[in-house]
Amino acid sequence: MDLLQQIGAELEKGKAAMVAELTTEALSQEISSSEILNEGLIAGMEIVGEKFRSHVIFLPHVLLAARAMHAGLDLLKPHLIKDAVPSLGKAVLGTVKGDQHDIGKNLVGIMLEGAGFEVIDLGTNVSPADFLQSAKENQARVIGMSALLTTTMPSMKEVIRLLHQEGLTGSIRTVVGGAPVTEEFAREIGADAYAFDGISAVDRIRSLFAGEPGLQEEK
Ligand code: B1M
Repeated sequence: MDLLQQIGAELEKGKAAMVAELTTEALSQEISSSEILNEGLIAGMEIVGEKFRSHVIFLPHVLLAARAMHAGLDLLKPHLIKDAVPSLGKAVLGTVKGDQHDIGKNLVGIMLEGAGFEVIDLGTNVSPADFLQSAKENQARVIGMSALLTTTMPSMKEVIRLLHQEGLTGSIRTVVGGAPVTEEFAREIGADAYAFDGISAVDRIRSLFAGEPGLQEEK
């Protein structure tokens, strides 16, 4: 088993200290942070999800795996964020109401920060009114919403409805994502963009603002 597979296997077992140790070792071997993330941590978490779905493991086990994931992510964060990127403005980010899943949302936040956004992370279980209030108060250019449960996805539509109601859809753009969210769903609810992961969130936001001051393509 190679080092990245070991990281995934320890994450599956919920061993946070081992995940941290192996992640540090992988970084010291100059394995790229995105490889460690995708082939180690995320690969391990996918297996956890499959085992949970088929009732091989139960919720406490998933929680331990999530803690182990965070232990690895904390170490990867400085490597995923590039230094000295000019500010591209503010992005309000959160997991929608009723939903506690935050690992994917945190990853998207890291990528947005790395691209130069000032990220205002509202955490999880964020109500539509709170998304709107924070975006207005902070003069954010983007609201990013994450949902991991099919039952919480409709909350995204409500945020967009509120933005319409207040005439803000032109000035505050919306990007949605999360495992059950699709491009088609994003279109249906009138979101400005759907993103598959953190990197595509950055790309999609960049193209939304292409040509506007402060958000030109990098380099
Ligand atoms: Co929950 N859970 N969970 N869970 N959990 C899922 C989502 C589930 C698919 C598991 C399963 O059945 N196989 C299932 C949902 C089924 C459905 O809705 N159809 C499920 C369920 C049912 C539940 C509970 C209801 C279980 C229960 O209580 N009986 C409960 C709900 C609690 C609540 O939220 N109200 C629950 C609880 C939990 C834990 C708390 C134990 C824990 C979360 C811990 C935490 O986040 N701090 C947990 C976990 C860990 C999972 C799985 C196993 C892993 C999720 C994860 O972190 N993946 C998950 C199964 C799975 O998804 N395979 C599952 C890794 C992460 C990097 O990926 O979050 O998809 P992801 O993020 C990706 C992309 O989706 C995207 O970018 C990320 C990077 O690649 N992305 C965005 C995410 N947000 C984005 C936003 C964007 C753009 C892209 O723009 C703004």
